[in-house]
Amino acid sequence: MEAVIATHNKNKVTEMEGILREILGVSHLYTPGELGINEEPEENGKTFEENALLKARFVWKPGRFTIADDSGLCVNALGGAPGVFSARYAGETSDSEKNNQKLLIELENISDRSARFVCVIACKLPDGAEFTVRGEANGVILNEPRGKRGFGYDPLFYFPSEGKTFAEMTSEEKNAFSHRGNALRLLKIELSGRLN
Ligand code: ITT
Repeated sequence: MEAVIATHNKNKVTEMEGILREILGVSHLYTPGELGINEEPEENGKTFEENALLKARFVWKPGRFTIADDSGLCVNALGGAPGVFSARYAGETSDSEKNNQKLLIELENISDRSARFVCVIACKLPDGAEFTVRGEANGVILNEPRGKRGFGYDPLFYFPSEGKTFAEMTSEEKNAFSHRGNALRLLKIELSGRLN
């Protein structure tokens, strides 16, 4: 079976590929680039579910097992922002550093720092059937970054029960607690019912 992970974000691929290879029983997971797909769909959905599905549909073809991740950070005091706009919070040409800076500015003098990471994984099976799973992780936005690992908002996302930001965790630790790890565990349960 040809299995594709429909993302252009290398950090996501790194976090997902080991677990996905194990769940799917495949030796290689293709990225869109390896299949000659270099365009990306416009992410114009209003929800993580809509965006994850449109990314999966963009690279799917019959016989191809396709998986896509749409994820982001939802901050309670900001009404759930940046949400589905997490990748481009500081503008279309933004990067993680600019996004994190903007987040700190928006939260200046705000005492409610509670937030959650959300990861929705969409799956489009070789026969065209589709479904999504959602994983979340609750935490607190710090006043300054801590840690060098991970990506995106990880240095600002403090996970209270471990006393660390996601950027201070090893990849194994982050997978054990993260929104993406939680979504992958749900995916495993859902797929074991559908693929057997
Ligand atoms: P693809 O659409 O190609 O998958 P992307 O990076 O554009 O890649 P999203 O549209 O899903 O992906 O945006 C997700 C953004 O949310 C990401 O760029 C980060 O800023 C943030 N994010 C998601 N998961 C994260 C994580 O585990 N740690 C830190 N930040 C994360």
